Amino acid sequence: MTTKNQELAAWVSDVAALTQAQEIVWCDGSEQEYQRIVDLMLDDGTLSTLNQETHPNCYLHLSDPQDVARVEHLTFICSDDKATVGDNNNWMPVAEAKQKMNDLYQGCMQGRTMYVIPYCMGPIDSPYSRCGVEISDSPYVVINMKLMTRMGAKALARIENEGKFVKGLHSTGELDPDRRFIMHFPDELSIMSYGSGYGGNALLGKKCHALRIASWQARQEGWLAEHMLILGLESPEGETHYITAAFPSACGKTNLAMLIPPEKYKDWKVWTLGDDIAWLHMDTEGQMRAINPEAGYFGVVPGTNAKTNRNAYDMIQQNTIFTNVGTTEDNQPWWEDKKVGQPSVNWKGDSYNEGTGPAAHPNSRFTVSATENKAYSNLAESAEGVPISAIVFGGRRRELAPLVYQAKSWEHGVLMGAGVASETTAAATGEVGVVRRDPMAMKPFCGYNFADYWSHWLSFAKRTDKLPEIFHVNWFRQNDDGDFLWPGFGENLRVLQWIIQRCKGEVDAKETAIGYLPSEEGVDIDDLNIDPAVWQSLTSINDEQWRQEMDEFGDYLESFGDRLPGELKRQHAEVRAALS
Ligand code: SAT
Ligand code: MN
Repeated sequence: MTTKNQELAAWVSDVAALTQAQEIVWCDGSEQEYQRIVDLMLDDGTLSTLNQETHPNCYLHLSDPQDVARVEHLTFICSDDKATVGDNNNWMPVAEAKQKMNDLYQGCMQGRTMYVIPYCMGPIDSPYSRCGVEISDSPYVVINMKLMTRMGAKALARIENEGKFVKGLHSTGELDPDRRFIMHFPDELSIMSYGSGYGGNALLGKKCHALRIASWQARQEGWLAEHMLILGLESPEGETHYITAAFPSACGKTNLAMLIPPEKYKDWKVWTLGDDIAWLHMDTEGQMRAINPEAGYFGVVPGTNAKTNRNAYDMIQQNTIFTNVGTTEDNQPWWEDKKVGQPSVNWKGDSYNEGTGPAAHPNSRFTVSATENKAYSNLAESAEGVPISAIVFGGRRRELAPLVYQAKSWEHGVLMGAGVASETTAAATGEVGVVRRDPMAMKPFCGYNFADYWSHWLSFAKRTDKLPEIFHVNWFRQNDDGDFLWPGFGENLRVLQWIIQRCKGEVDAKETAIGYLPSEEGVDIDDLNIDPAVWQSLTSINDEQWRQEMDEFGDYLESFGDRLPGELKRQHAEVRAALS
């Protein structure tokens, strides 16, 4: 295979010359190709089979122990105007970054195969979709891209038709953390990644393309690329409302997107459209619509069990690639909180010992095609996407943020999104459990200056009067003993139901300084056995704590200087004033 697209053909041959790849393979995305590469990896030991009786077509990949998460400190946006990139990103001038990367790429694929991987982010026939080509020397990347994107011949055909694509060059290099960089060049729609084989650093369609590059393009073209799940909530009457929700990595997007209603709500249904990324466009009627650019899930494994996420648990029993989990004596995958089986080997391939840390890495992952999910929405492949009723922001906060509250307007909702802060998780290298500001859950993914990003968000108010309602949730409130105050998981449906009722104007709420909170009987919790004092603290605000929060948030906003939109300042001042 080769291509009619001159630009692509020239780029592929330039890269081959630079990297001195031994062989070039154009990926067609077929099942045969997938199996051929799996077999090749089984042969060289970079993949192993799991128990094929219990887990047909499931494989295990153990990565280098120093290469298990995104590396935000080594991730850069490279454009010549530093101010456009913003202090929310690491910045490097284009020429310097190119020089650095070209030095690393020099001869790096000697003796290796170079895979050319055309992919489409979004349904292949959607006007909202965007294509890219990743060149990689990692067969692990090829099989993951096959499950995570529309990869291969159809994507290449679309690229040849459109002529436009994102160029992503990736080499695992020596997996040396000192020779590792993830560089983005939004002006020329390209990505260069070296030295890591891990998901977000290596599967360039995901965070690099569908968020960092896409957010930049989206600003120019008038849409939004967001770190959001998309779900459909179907009532017993058969009415479905679509919700997007932005939470930081490893804060439960996959679980919420696949929620199974509790017994009392068994006639309700949650349909998954996506679990990580949403591209939001306004249609000609002024309705905001969402597509999921991805075609599979790269989900956190630990904690997934038949109770927390039955759909995910079932879907990863077959046709799944596991990365960095442990195994049982009979070679089934094992992870913390799986609730069945016992670990025998840990994620480093050593025999499991309780004293030497968890069997599965806390950021171990499953990769699986979305079609394995029983709750996969039949509108997930629709070219025009789904109409969005509500946008939800959330974080992981032990205290402060109530269970749920609603913004008073779109502009206030933008402030609410900008104010998201969350405890850090194992999805990125660094300390876990410290609160950091993570506006719209996009801190690691917004490809340009947050101040301009908030202006872009605010600009939608002038384009339509049919915008979604905006909410904030926090499933993670704890008491002093560290117990969670809210049961979470399936019970979160009760909160989603309140959100939809609010969108339809069917239920009253209490107005507070920070937004509308559920009134006494607002959320149905009758059968949940929640102590009234606990419920009170989940659905009220502590003015003193909030004054402090708003002051800190205000200082953060001020750090964006003159670029900070005046409207956001006004919104902040209004909330702060209402608290005193
Ligand atoms: O590492 S990934 O970016 O693919 C997963 C995540 O952090 O959300
Ligand atoms: Mn994510």
